[in-house]
Amino acid sequence: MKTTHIEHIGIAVSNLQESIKYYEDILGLKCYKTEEVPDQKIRTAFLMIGETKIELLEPTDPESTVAKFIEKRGEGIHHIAFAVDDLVSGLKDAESKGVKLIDTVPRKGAEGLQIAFLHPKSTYGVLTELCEDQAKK
Ligand code: CMX
Repeated sequence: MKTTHIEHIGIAVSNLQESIKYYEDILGLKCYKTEEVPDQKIRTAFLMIGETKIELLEPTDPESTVAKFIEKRGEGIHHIAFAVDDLVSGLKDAESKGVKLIDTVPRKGAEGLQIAFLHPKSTYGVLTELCEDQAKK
């Protein structure tokens, strides 16, 4: 698989507005967008640093996977997303090498990207997202 850069780091937070203040006031980043993702029952905020985004994730429902993550493990790094050239072939490659996929086919993620998750039980504990930006092609 060809990975080009870290597209974003997903961070689970209980309070989006409070956490944005930390990234803006202390780290000097700028939140350029917030977006509700009803499918995932989350509200997200995006901040850019270099080629990489910080994606803050606030659950909007106790049944959200992010709500369950915070309940079990507390706030913190939830996933790392790698940009890949070709998501479909990347997924096939990972699966053929024994990695358990959460998404066997790409789905639409935030910011119009095609995304798919690999299971943290086969990625050394890190929930891993692969994403492809078809608009850049
Ligand atoms: N990172 C690492 N490990 C995680 C994890 C995470 N983010 N979330 C769950 N786990 C671990 C749990 O700690 C648990 O481990 P143990 O069995 O050792 O206790 C195990 O995975 C199973 O966790 P669970 O709480 O029982 O949760 P589920 O099995 O129901 O779901 C997962 C886990 C990863 C399959 C699910 O969260 C998922 O499908 N995630 C992908 C989608 C997602 O995260 N969406 C939110 C972000 C969307 C976006 O960025 O657009």
